[in-house]
Amino acid sequence: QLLLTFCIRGTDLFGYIGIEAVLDQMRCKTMKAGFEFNIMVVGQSGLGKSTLVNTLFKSKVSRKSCAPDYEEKISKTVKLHSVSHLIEEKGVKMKLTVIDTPGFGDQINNDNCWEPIVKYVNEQYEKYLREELHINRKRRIPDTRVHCCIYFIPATGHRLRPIDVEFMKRLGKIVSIVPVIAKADTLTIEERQEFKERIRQDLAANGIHVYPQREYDEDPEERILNNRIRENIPFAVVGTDKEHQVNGNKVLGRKTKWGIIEVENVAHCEFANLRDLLIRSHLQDLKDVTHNIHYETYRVRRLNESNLNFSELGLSAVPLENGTADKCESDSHL
Ligand SMILES: Nc1nc2c(ncn2[C@@H]2O[C@H](COP(=O)(O)OP(=O)(O)OP(=O)(O)O)[C@@H](O)[C@H]2O)c(=O)[nH]1
Ligand SMILES: [Mg+2]
Repeated sequence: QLLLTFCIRGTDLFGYIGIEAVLDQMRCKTMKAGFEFNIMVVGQSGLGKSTLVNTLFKSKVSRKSCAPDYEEKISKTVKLHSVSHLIEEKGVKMKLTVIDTPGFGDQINNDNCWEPIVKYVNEQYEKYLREELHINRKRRIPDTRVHCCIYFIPATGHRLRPIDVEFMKRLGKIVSIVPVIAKADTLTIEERQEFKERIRQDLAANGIHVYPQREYDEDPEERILNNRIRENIPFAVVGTDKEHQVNGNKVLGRKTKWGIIEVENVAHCEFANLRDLLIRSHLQDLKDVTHNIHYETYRVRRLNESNLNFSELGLSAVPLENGTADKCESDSHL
């Protein structure tokens, strides 16, 4: 019996390799390295983009950590700028950066209003590519690439406007877009549902690819989870930078004559669903899609089009021609 016990124990021991320990190692490395996650807000002027950036930073995602300096009064955004925020939770560090952009629609001529956004997104890919091609490349390349672009649709209650279709068509080819209905507090429950449905139809009819894309679902389990998100997109959001007392608790909300709209209350609006998708459930997937799909597409195209001399890479750190990036933006994303 002793011998038998020994044999069984022995088999167990030899059969066990301990691969699962790699999970701990990965966890440890990730915790040390931390995350960089970049979100961009885009849409027509006055739809509440800057307000939503503040909402995100003031909401549960960051309440425990130090808050960045907020503008006292949110005014019209005049230039593209980013706000970063270090968040730490249970030892995991994340640098969350939100890129706020000036809205379009103010000019008489709004032709090509997507160009500054497309340019910015591509410039970040270009920066990353140049770092990668560097002979002495950094162990960790700073990642300024846009991992997710929140596109604001005005709550007209009708359909997608031609300008939104044109904008999203171009953007969807280079970055993950999550469309939202802005200022959703202006819609009734039925209007909201019907508008959402019409937007989904318009997105499909115009071949606009929004995140999460069906073709990138990795397994049936992920498909079920993502189907639920796809059925709910675009999220109807409400933003605010003010807190109010509700039943003795401080909540982020918009106070109106008829009551307080609680921004983080899923019974009131879908801001929390948006935040959970970005920060909680799909953060790593958004980073993977950015790197493996969008950046990869950019990289292949750039390396194909530029007459890169690889043997020179050791000598010249950045052998890409000046001005090529600008050319490729206008050519390939239209
Ligand atoms: N009703 C309603 N008003 C909102 C909401 N979010 C923002 N607002 C208001 O809309 C106005 C414009 O908000 P901003 O955040 O400056 O809009 P923006 O999209 O950044 O505008 P630009 O910087 O010009 O592109 C402000 O008066 C906000 O208080 C919302 O969810 N519902
Ligand atoms: Mg703004």
